[in-house]
Parts: sequence; C-alpha cells; structure tokens
Amino acid sequence: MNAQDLDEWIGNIASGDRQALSKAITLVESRRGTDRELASRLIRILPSRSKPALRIGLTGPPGVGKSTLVEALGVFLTDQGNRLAVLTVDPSSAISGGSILGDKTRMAELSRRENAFIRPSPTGAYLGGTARQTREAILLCEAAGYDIVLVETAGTGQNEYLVSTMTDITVLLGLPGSGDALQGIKRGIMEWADVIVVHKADDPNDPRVREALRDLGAAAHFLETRPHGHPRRVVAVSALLGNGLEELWKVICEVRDVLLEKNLLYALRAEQLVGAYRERLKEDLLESLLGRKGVASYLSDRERELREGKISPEEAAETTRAFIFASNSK
Ligand SMILES: Nc1nc2c(ncn2[C@@H]2O[C@H](COP(=O)(O)OP(=O)(O)OP(=O)(O)O)[C@@H](O)[C@H]2O)c(=O)[nH]1
Ligand SMILES: [Mg+2]
Repeated sequence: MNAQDLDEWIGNIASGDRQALSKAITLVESRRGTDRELASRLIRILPSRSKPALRIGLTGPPGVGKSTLVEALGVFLTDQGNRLAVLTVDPSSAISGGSILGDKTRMAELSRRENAFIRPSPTGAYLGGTARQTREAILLCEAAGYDIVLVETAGTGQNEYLVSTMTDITVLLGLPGSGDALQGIKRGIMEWADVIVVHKADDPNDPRVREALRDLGAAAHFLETRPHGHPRRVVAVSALLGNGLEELWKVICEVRDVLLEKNLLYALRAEQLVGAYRERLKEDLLESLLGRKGVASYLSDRERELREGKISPEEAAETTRAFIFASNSK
C-alpha cells in the first residue's frame, strides 16, 4: 500500500466511514509481520486532535454487569450528543466463547445508534497483545472523531492494571456482598481505580449496598491517592434500572476536569507511553537474549542443578547473566 492509499484510508476514517475504521482495527489486531508494518505506518501518520477524546476503562469481574452498564451509560451519553466508541477486550473469550453475541445483545440499543461505534474483540485476538492492540484501536477511534472511548475489560487480575495504563480514567465495578464489602474485588486492585462502582444496586436502600458504600468509602480513604490527587469516589449504580448513571457520569467528569485543569492529561498519557516503551523493551530484550545460541540449554542445565539442590536461585541467575553477556560480546 503506498502513501497515497494510506492517506486516503485515514481520510475515510476521519470522515466517519465505519468500515474504514473497522478495517484499520482489524489490521492493528493482526500479528502478521506485513500487517504489523502497515499498521505502524498507519498509526504513525494519524492526525493529532485539537480536543482530546476522553479514554475511560471499565473493568471488574466477569458477570458484574460491565456490558449492561456500557449500554446504559452509552445510551445516556449519545442522547447528550456525544460520539462514543466502545472497545470490548475480553481475554477470556477464547475460553468462554460467544462473547461477541453476548455483547451485541447486551448493547442492542447502543449498537443501533448512529453516533456509537461498538467493537467487540474477536475471539482470542487480544491474547498476548492486549496492550498494544487496544492502545492502537483507541487511537484509531479518536482519529475517527469519537469524543469518548470506553474500553470494557473483564478483570482477571492483571487486566485492571493494564486497562489503567491506557485510559485516562479507570472505573472499577464490583457487587455488594455480605461480609466482603465488594464481592470479587481485591483491595489491591482498587489502587488502579479512579471511580469505584457498587453495581447491581437495584435497591439503593438495600443494607448490603449501603454497607458496601460505607466500607469502600472508608477503604478508599486509606489508599494512596491517584497521581491527579482527586479522591476516589464510590457510587452505587444499577445499569438495569438506570439508577446512579447521572451520578457516575458526574463523578467521571470531575476526574476529567481535574486532569484538564491541572494540565495532567497529556502528562499522564506521556507517562503511559514511557511505561509501554519500557515494558516492550523488557520483553524484546528478554526474547532476544534468551533466544541466543546456547542460552536455552544453559538455562535448562541451571534449572536441573536447582532441582538437584546444587545451586541457589541467586547463583543460577548470576551465572546465567554472566554467560549471556559473555556470549553477547563475542
Ligand atoms: N439486577 C441487576 N442485574 C444486572 C445489572 N446489570 C447487569 N445485570 C445482569 O448481570 C448479568 C451479566 O451482565 P453483563 O453486562 O454481561 O456482565 P459483564 O460484566 O459484561 O460480563 P462479562 O463481559 O462476561 O465479564 C446479565 O444477566 C445482566 O442482565 C443490574 O444493574 N442489576
Ligand atoms: Mg461484558
């Protein structure tokens, strides 16, 4: 594809051609070498926007109601005239299957809207490459003029953290539960959240909802503050009944305003890029060093010695490092 074709493609994306956008997302999802090369060229020449889109990550355990909330919040936002893109990143879809169908039915009304674009992750496509693919898909949606990009990802430990490294605001969902304040949510994960949602709060007066709000509010207090300094907020929401949607959006806007007023949005994004670079470099270095001739067998020899109790893990690591760098300088 020549430079002119690429320019034309980008022009089509920018003018709101959904097919051109979908095709570009498929390209960045591909792991084929030639596709990667083309995707990098495409991403590199995307025009920058004068007004940044708001990137929101929505995460929480499977079944907590993320897609239902995306639909409800999405309808609410598009009704207000916003243009909204939704990316669902489902690392478990390869196992559970059928998530595309599930999301389509769960977002039935939103998917009919002219100013909404929904892109479910194809089965397994994001496995192993979630961060880069999602980051690039976000950039493409922004180039297509969407003002808000929502990224839904099912929480499986690492993912809550990952989504917070590529969005401006992270919303964490959990269920009110007896005993544990928020079912399915570990305290450590709350660190990455800007907003915490006690979900399926169909009855706001339900004692479990009130207890969860109180406990989480107190817990959030003791966590280290987010870099923007705005306190974490806890909101009760029922996507099914539409309770708390306005409150949730208000709270998200508060965080957005702090990021904009304190000029932190671009600083945050810049740090995210630096973080992505470091991660990527680590992976690449590891891969190329471990892929060197003789390294694999050297490693398995050390592992055998470890199992036989002949060396300590520290010794094994130290000699392995020396071996790799000695063979590296040859
Ligand atoms: N009572 C109640 N049920 C809800 C609410 N929101 C969602 N649900 C139900 O919870 C179930 C799971 O909803 P989803 O939106 O698919 O949940 P999810 O978090 O997207 O699930 P995964 O994508 O599989 O991780 C569905 O049966 C929804 O109808 C709510 O506010 N109240
Ligand atoms: Mg879902």
